[in-house]
Amino acid sequence: MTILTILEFPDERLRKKAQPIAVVDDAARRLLDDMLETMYAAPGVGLAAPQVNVHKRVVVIDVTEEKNSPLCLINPEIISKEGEEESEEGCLSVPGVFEKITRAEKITVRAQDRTGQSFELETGGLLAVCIQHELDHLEGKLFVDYLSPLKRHMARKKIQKAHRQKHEPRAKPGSHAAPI
Ligand code: GNR
Ligand code: NI
Repeated sequence: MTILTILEFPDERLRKKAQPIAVVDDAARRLLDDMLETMYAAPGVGLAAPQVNVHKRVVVIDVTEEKNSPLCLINPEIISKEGEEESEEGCLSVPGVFEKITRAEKITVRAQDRTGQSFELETGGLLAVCIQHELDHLEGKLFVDYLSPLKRHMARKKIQKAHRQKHEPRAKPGSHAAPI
């Protein structure tokens, strides 16, 4: 298995719409396994394929504390939504930013599993939040898109600053010297 690189906002590749998986074959299962390893290593509670620059409708999730209940969703669709609830969200592609987002409280999702078998899942709580968050990734949508323009701007600045510190760790503030 392989740990994949996670794209970060404002990378335009996160905006591409993901395409359906026609056949759930060994290549799709390898992608699921690599995504699970990447999600657990991050660590995160979910990961959508576009975050690792694969523009296919594939999602992995594990919201358990024990990290022993991987859920694989291929070609997922939300077929019903009920109620509204606000909760704090984060995203591996928007590191360091946590904001309250309103989503449906209960959902029913239809998807295919790693054998290609179709199934339905009715759920609420963090799992429902996470499924909605991951399905947005498949449409090229990020949770920061729900924020006010000011908060989105602040998120962008925070990530840009973190990037600079990562790639120019020894550059002094105000100095125009090239990074060492
Ligand atoms: O790890 C994650 N935590 C999280 C917390 C609240 C709501 C959604 C999430 S998903 C996120 C992983 C991620 O970025 N998935 O796309
Ligand atoms: Ni995310």
